[in-house]
Amino acid sequence: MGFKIAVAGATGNVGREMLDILAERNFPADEVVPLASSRSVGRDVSYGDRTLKVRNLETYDFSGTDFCLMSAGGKVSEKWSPKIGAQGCVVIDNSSAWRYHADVPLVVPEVNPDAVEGFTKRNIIANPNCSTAQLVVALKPLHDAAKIRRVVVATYQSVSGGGKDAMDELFNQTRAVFVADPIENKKFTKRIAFNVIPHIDVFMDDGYTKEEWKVLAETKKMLDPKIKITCTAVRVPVFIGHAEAVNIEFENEISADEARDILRDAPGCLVVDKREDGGYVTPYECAGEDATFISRIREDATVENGLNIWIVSDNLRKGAALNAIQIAELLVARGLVTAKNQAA
Ligand code: 2RA
Repeated sequence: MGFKIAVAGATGNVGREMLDILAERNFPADEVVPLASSRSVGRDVSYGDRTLKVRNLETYDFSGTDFCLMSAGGKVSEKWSPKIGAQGCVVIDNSSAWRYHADVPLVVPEVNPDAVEGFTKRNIIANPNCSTAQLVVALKPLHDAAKIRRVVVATYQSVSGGGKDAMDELFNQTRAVFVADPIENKKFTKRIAFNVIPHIDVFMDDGYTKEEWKVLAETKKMLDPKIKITCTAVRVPVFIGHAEAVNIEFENEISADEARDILRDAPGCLVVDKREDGGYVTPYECAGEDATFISRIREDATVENGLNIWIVSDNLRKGAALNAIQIAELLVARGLVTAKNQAA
């Protein structure tokens, strides 16, 4: 007997990706239940070659459900995740609502798989922010090899990270430029078509944005609190795929060749680094892929043990839906969650 798994926020960008990936990876589910707010109830969503009807998150009884993959936003998660967890259903939450709680594990399976063991306190496990997930997949093997001292990240984040409205805004503004219609800003504070915006999420008192703060806090929580890290997060007019230019300073010596070999063997990483025209990966090529792609690996001669790398990944997959499903797979593989209908 397999698992019963709910997907909350099933009509959103990430929720739909979760349903696709559950089917693609043959997650051992007997039943998959798409959930959303009352206004989406009755809508159809795809799960493999089947069509499922969306049900109401607010009236659903979670007591017979093993997992809830939650991608319904922070406010919904704050309210519902504890209630769902209390019904014995393990929540894997894609919002930022629980990531920074000391008693909620924040997990990327390639980086800190053992952290899942702590989930029983609340029955909630947090999925990191998309820009952090791909970053730590690449940093972890390098940290193990030469101990990272400091990281400077500039992100180039696609509009799908901002949801469907953000994707529509890029599409509509791009079209408007070509047909000479007025440009309308709804989701972004400045025009996104043919532009870049150094602002994602809200501003904080120190002048950083919340997106930048998330990269710092989450990298420290999952990888090493001693790592010094700073970030500039930028929205770019790309539909899917986040890129990051990353400068890393190490305690110990590490050459570009050594880093390339280490990353080639590292879980979740795929090195494409040919040092020739086109010998690197761009966001457009990573859409629909599971890997974290690493290119442009080179030494930074301005510091003692420094490297520069370029990281690209599909933000809806490794940055969100795929990572959540990998966490569920890890819980199953370790026997930490067993199917309720099997135990009965
Ligand atoms: C973004 N990081 O790209 C967010 C999504 N989680 O806006």
